[in-house]
Amino acid sequence: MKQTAALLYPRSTAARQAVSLDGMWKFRLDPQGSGVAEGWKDGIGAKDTLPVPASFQDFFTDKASREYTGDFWYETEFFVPPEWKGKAVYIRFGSVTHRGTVFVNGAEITRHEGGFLPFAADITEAAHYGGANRLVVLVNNELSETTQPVGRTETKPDGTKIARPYFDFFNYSGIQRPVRLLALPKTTITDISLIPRITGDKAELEYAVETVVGTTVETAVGTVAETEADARLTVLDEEGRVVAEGQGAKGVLSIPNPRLWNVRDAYLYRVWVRLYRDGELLDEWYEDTGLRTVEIRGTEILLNGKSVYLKGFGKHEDADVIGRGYSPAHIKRDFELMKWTGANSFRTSHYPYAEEVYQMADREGFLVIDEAPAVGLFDSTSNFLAANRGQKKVPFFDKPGTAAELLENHLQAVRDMIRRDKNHPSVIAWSLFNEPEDTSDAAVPYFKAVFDAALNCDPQKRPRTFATVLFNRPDTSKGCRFSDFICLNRYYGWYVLGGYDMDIAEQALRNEIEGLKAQNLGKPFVFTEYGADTDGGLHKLPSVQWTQEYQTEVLEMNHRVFDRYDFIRGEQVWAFADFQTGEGIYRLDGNKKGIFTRQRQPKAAAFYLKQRWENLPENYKTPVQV
Ligand code: CKU
Repeated sequence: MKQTAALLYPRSTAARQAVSLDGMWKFRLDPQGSGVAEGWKDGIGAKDTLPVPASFQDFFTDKASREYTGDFWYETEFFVPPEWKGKAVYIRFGSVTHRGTVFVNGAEITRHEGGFLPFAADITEAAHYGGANRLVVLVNNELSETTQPVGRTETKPDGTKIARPYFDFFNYSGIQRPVRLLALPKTTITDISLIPRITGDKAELEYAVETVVGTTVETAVGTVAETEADARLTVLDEEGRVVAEGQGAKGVLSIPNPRLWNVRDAYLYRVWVRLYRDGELLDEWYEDTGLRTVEIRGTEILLNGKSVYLKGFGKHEDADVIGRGYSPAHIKRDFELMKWTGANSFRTSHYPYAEEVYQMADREGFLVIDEAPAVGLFDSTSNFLAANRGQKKVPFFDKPGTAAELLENHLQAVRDMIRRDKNHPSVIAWSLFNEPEDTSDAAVPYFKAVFDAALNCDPQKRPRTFATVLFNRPDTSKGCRFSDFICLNRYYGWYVLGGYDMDIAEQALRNEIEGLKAQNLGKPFVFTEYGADTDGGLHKLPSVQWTQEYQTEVLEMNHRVFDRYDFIRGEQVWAFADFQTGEGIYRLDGNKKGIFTRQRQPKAAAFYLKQRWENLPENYKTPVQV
């Protein structure tokens, strides 16, 4: 597919131009849904402007705008240089949440479903070269049971739509990640896959480059496609020295004296891919990658053949004012804080994050569990609370009419996520769901399809997993059999047996883990969520729930239990920072389980975690005691 050339991370090189379109764009809500009929594609008729990228919700001072659900429109103007004529010209969106339709100069160019992955609009034909162009984007943020994340959209008696998420984070939306105008060559690199292999002190990088030939030539027999271009690869080390070179679309490069990419000790190689025909450079692009392997063996997670214990967080892309919008400042601050705690990993709960997050994880040596936006595959918004209390379980995957379409969207998200993130050394696993209701038989073919797709798409064949909801155990879950390692979201001491019942909670957690041990699944387990809501200003001695003292006690209790079992190979606290949710009696202006406040300042538990994690070696629990 030609379009995928524009999905590669946008950078300017000798053969490609990437120009940012970020800035203040015109913006207009469309509560009557009249924009299409009124031809807003030719101009949205708005004076109001707001920043792109950002979520739109938290700029406004009225509730109707913040809670707005439905269609809304953006507009901007851009200039295409005359010398781009003859190139392939695209607009690349880092994400448009949850779906968007792109119009350029009044013509519809493309539509895209799914709010957390990039897509590109090919405007080669529609663009005015050497002149101004109007870009209009129709965005929609409604939730349904066929799209991801899952929820529903209700209509109030006065006709206003409201989003009812089946998930615990605010339904932020809009053009949330950077937008770039791209000029690419017509014969172009469309993809590259890298597979590092390490044996002893030798390292190899297997590669496959995909290209399209975009030009035609006149010959005696008519118009034919140009001959294939020739791919050449050059690998540079961090000092910029050439360490390997290759030729041809596929091959294996051997890297002399390799420096491996290790946990919290990263080393990156730059892989340049160049396309030539008759000595002429047609396209060039690079990917920074690392030499490392990931593997599950028995109950261990191995990085470069060595056992690693995950310490870290479940996170969100979430901040004051900008919502879920791309914020390089927050990305930087979050990494500095994670490093300060001694963490080595995080999960991109509950959707793929901005590309720059993975780049920083690559640079900093963090291990990432990369999660698909498949959250809320439950029947109602408070269902996870009900399920937590062991009350009801509503089958989800056998819903007539929705399951097939949901699966299609899910598979697309998984494929796009893996295509985008497959070469990052930091990505050590794919999380393909968060807390699905997977106790009915209908879950089996659905899970199989999703897990198979992940395996097929990933050249590195990374481990696959998903986060299981409390009370859903390997013996009741139909999905766990597919996981290479098992992720547990557990709230002993919070949703289950909190406060003065903490001692009973501890026993209950031990009982659950003893049960897992008895099943002897021979797989590693990672706690991907545990924690307690905590007000950043509240202290009390002795503790009560919601105080900072209590949060630390919950973590200590969990860790006492985790430390007893070697097959527990990781702990990722919920959550890194407080984050916005919908309003309701379960949430105090958002979820307060952050170890840091939403402003990224530490709660008391942060100092406790720092103390623990800085003293846990990366290979904690190795060798495994049997
Ligand atoms: C978290 C049963 C746990 C579900 N888990 C999902 C996550 O998105 C929520 O924020 C629970 C919580 O704090 O309740």
